[in-house]
Amino acid sequence: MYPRDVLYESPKDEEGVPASQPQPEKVAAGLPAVVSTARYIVKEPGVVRGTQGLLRLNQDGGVDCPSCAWPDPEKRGLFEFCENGAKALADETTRKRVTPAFFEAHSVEQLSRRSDWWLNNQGRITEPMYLAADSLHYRPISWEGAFSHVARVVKEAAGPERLAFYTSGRASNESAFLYGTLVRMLGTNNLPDCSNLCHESSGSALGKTIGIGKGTVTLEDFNHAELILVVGQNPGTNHPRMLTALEQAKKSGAEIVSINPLPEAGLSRFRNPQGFLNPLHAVGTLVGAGTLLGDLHLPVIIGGDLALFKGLCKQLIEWHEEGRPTLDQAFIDSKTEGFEALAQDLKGTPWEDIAAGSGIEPDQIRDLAAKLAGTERIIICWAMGLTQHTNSVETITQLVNLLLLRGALGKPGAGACPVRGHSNVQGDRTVGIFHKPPQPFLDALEKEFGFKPPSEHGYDVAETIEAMDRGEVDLLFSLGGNFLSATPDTGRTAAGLQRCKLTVSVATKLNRSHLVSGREALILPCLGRTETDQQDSGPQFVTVENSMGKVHRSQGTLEPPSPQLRSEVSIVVGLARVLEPDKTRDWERFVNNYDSIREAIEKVIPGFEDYNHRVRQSGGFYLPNGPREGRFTTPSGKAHFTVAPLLVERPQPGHLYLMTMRSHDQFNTVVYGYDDRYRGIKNSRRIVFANADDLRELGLEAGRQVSVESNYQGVARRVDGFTVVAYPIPRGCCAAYFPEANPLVPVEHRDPESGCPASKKIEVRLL
Ligand SMILES: Nc1nc2c(c(=O)[nH]1)N[C@H]1C(S)=C(S)[C@@H](COP(=O)(O)OP(=O)(O)OC[C@H]3O[C@@H](n4cnc5c(=O)[nH]c(N)nc54)[C@H](O)[C@@H]3O)O[C@H]1N2
Ligand SMILES: Nc1nc2c(c(=O)[nH]1)N[C@H]1C(S)=C(S)[C@@H](COP(=O)(O)OP(=O)(O)OC[C@H]3O[C@@H](n4cnc5c(=O)[nH]c(N)nc54)[C@H](O)[C@@H]3O)O[C@H]1N2
Ligand SMILES: [Mo]
Repeated sequence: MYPRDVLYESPKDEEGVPASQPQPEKVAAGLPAVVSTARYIVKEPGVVRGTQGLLRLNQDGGVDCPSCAWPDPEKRGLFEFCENGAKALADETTRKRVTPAFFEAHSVEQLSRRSDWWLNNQGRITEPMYLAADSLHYRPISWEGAFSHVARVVKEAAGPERLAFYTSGRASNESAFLYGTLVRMLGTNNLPDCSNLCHESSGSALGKTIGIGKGTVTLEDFNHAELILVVGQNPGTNHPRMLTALEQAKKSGAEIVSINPLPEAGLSRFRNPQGFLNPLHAVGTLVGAGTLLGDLHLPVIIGGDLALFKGLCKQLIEWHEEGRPTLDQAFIDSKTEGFEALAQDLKGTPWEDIAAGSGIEPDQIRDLAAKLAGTERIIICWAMGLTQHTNSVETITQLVNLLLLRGALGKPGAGACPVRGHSNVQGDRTVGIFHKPPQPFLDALEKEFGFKPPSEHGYDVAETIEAMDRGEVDLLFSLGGNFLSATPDTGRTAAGLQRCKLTVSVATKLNRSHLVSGREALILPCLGRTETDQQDSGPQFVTVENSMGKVHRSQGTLEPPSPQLRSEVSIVVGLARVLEPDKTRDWERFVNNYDSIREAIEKVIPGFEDYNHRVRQSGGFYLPNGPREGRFTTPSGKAHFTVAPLLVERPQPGHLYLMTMRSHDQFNTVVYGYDDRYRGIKNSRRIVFANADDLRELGLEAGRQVSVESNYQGVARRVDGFTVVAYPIPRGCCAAYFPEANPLVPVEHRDPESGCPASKKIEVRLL
């Protein structure tokens, strides 16, 4: 029976009538967003359950939206959610169910032949399920039975380094803290997490330059900014509520610049759908011309940002040397180090290299430099377009250089704003989900829990895949997420997963990682955020940290889809009971009342003083952030300028650089549908966006079916059945959706410092 004949890729588009010539939208949101929201709500949870859910979404004391980590405003509206937040809510609160009868009717081999969309669309998993080594069907199992399988594999493992524990960024502070603690009690720091695929590069770059691996701005800063750069980010789709903040900033006089190979819809015009509650604005906000958000769009080539940032810094320094006040000299003198080396490096960097490396003409770079020179109220926002390259950490250090030259840190309306993805990915790291934990954290953990945590670094995601591939991992346990489809090198990851003895997935919905599994597999179904979490002391809330470092509550009130579901905290405690070597420790108190987990967090992690009290106050509380307060928390107390090499790279003849990105109809690996409304794509996800001139040169007409092939160090990787469309993207560049394109991304192709896979720049051929 084993290994099973399962497909590791989504086999096809469910409906598949590909569009050949996309008609991108010029205005984001508006009426289509309202219609789309209503459609999902009616189809999945229904009007009653859906409306109950929506009215609590992002409200104070309500449910933290599971779709992204963008913060909530102080003053909340009646509708404090966006179209994609509503889709995420509809997806979780659906009335559909995946029961034991479903698994009886479908083998894992059959299920793997269905698309990712279909798998997710079957509904919420209702009971713990077990896939035995000699079986093709998952069968129901009791919770105690499930935990004892995990205990057996842990006990039989030759050492704790053969165990790996993944976390997806939806886990709450409470569950993540207990989980990380338990894993360390087992003797390992093998805690790969989705951050390794996401903002790890931002954390690495900010940590070493300014002393904290997080952003420095608050939402309020957007009201005081005069210039906002949005780099490598598509907020119209992935952080739609950010458009409201940009709209307000714009109304207060800020200029907004988009740096992106694509002209993304949200960064041009925006109709705020929330305005439709106001009778004076209703019609205009739904169908009017919308607010013009973007003042300037610089279509950098893929990976061209480092060159662009260098060009901007070079220009500011050149002007300064000509006697113009383009640098904040007082700030540079008192708060930073390394300026001389940077100035030297930039002097030696020719403008031709900057233009060739960025794809942007020096004149345009100068225009933006002039805007930067005119104000120190500068916010730079960024996301995956910057973090998923082989030189992402270096790129982000150059962005920091720019802020430092202008003294644009630790002041109102200024700072660094890495826009986080998963709603609690930042909080999970804060409470200890880290394969390289700092020693003071481990010491505090030892003091609180009375055990010696391992200090040897564990595996991140890419290292976990490599270890699985070598047959050195017995157990992969996942607290949420979709390890197979979210990670690079899908074929290799699939092979690695199948080498594990046991893979365990704490999940709400079915996904491909449940089908391409270890020899044995478990699905442990958990409560979603929107649902009541009833424990002995009463209903519980959990806490999360948003993208700007504010910790707040989230509490669901909907009835869970099945009485068998357990909260993530309860699952971790259930595991601890069977796994933990020291049986005397009282884990029950943690599950009975989550206040007791927060008490432990407060003792171990600085900044959580009086946690239980402060988090009950309206809006929650900010964690300490030195740079925000003007104090750089590096060992020297100064911020660092960084010199980084500029590589002028071009794809080989006949090749293109491919970036992988999200459509408007997905949340990471969860496919809601086959349209990408803003980019004008209908009915398909197997699309390659390319420049019309490149297509002509390659002899490919739009609409043609192609295979896409990457070739890394002699190993070819290929995906088939993609349709090419002509699109406004710089020459030499192309784009496809993730996870469909993930088989092309070699796991070794990653940033050496952050370990983040370079899934935004893969050299490919269209065949
Ligand atoms: N609805 C919805 N919301 C989400 C998610 C979702 O899947 N769906 N995912 C969540 C998560 S986990 C995350 S991390 C965020 C992701 O949010 P984003 O980072 O906005 O997501 P991507 O689709 O990866 O978009 C990357 C953007 O970078 C651009 N880009 C690609 N390469 C380069 C480059 O080399 N330079 C520059 N300057 N730009 C480049 C692309 O054109 C695209 O606009 O969204 C979060 N929110
Ligand atoms: N090529 C390429 N690859 C990428 C990216 C890219 O841009 N390009 N982006 C990367 C990024 S930024 C990220 S963050 C990762 C995302 O990687 P992951 O976080 O691993 O993936 P998700 O798709 O968010 O996980 C979806 C699954 O989570 C489960 N789930 C949903 N809600 C809950 C819950 O409340 N609790 C629990 N326990 N489970 C739940 C459901 O079963 C669902 O199927 O992907 C990365 N992969
Ligand atoms: Mo992410």
